[in-house]
Amino acid sequence: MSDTPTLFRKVLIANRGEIAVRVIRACRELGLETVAVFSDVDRDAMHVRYASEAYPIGPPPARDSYLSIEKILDVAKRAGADAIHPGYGFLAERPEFAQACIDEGIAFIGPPASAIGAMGDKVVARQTVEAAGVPIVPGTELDLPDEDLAHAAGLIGYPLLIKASAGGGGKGMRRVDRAEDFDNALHAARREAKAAFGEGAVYLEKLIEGARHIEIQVLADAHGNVIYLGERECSIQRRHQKLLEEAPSPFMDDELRQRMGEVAVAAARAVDYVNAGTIEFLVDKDRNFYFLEMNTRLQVEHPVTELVTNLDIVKEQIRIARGRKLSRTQEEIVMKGAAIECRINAEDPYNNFLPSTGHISAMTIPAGPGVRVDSGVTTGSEITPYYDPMLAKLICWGDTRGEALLRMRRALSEYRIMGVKTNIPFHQHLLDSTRFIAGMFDTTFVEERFDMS
Ligand code: MV4
Repeated sequence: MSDTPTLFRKVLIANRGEIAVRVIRACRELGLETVAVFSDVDRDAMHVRYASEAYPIGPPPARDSYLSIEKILDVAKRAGADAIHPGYGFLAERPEFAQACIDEGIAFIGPPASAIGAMGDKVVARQTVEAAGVPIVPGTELDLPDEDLAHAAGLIGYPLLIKASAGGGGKGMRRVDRAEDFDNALHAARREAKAAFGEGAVYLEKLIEGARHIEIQVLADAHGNVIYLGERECSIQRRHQKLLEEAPSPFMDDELRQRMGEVAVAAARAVDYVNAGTIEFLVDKDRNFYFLEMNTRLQVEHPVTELVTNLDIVKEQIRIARGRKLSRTQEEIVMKGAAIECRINAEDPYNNFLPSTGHISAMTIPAGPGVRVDSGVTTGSEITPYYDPMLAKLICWGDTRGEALLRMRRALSEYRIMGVKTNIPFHQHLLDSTRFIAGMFDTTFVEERFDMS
């Protein structure tokens, strides 16, 4: 890695919605010019208005616009962008995109393509981090033939999970409870993996039941410094879609945080990671923790970490991409208070979370002490079925978790969105639930113990 700082003046944001706005804000504070790209339905979108300049990249389906490497690089060259920030989703974890940027002489504000690739293959990721001393769930290490997998299943024991090597985020996962079901489940899992990812490679893991999903934010610079920024509790989810995240986790203590943090740093070092990344863990009732996967991108829920560490993760990403050192050492990371994020989605919580589309005819956004709103929409915005239903993130900070919860209840009651249905009533019910308030929940809570009615 070169020690000469990479100077940039203009950043293209290869994304839309709230995260494009979030990245543009960081760029503007740093005095950088910004380039937005937009599909035909996003002509009047908030990210287009906030950027210094904006270019059309095609029709609404993402594969013809936000997922087109060719169109985005063409805009970057025409606009004279020196760097590209991919946000999350879309092209953020495509190693060929990161590499194509570099090949064009454009800085990629994210990890090296090699690190994205190593963590993208979940079997390679397991092997690589295990060699670095990271605890993984007992399971298989290689892409094994069917007979060997059946044998391994017997050794691992039931219940177990069959997971797609190219999967992640719960896609292509299948639970098997009995040996007599294994062969059928394996064939179905391979078929699904082939259809979804173009390859049928799978691996096995023992099923860890009733675990929490806790992730560690890491930052790594090109000079070999790697630090952790504490954890985020992400167990409040439904069908692998996170709905609410918080920092710190109500389950965590300083000793476990330090152990998990050091393990997360070891996982990042194992793939020569540079930039911001997140290590996902399952943590069982006995506080055993296991590596699940690494997300090689900025995450939706990064603001809760920003509020408790008082660090701007996006600015840090840009600083790292410019070749500078991290702005803080591990000892200088001090966590203060508690932060909670509610994802505000255009979906109907009373009708199976069915996505809701329409025109936002009026809107009141909460504000006041301890309240941050990262929104991708304003009054007049059109909510189409083409993209993710997340409209905004409401993030509240307090001196304690209790104060953050009080502020969140207050802020949710101020939020008015007219024209589309939202999941605000879900969050209001959740924040009144005794178990949630007590911090007594795991990843099964929303689906198995929580009823909206
Ligand atoms: C697991 C698991 C239990 N045991 N692996 C789902 C998303 C993907 N990142 C991995 N996932 C899981 N892997 C073993 N060996 C349970 C889950 C899981 C889960 C994980 C994180 C957050 C929410 C979840 C909901 C259901 C299942």
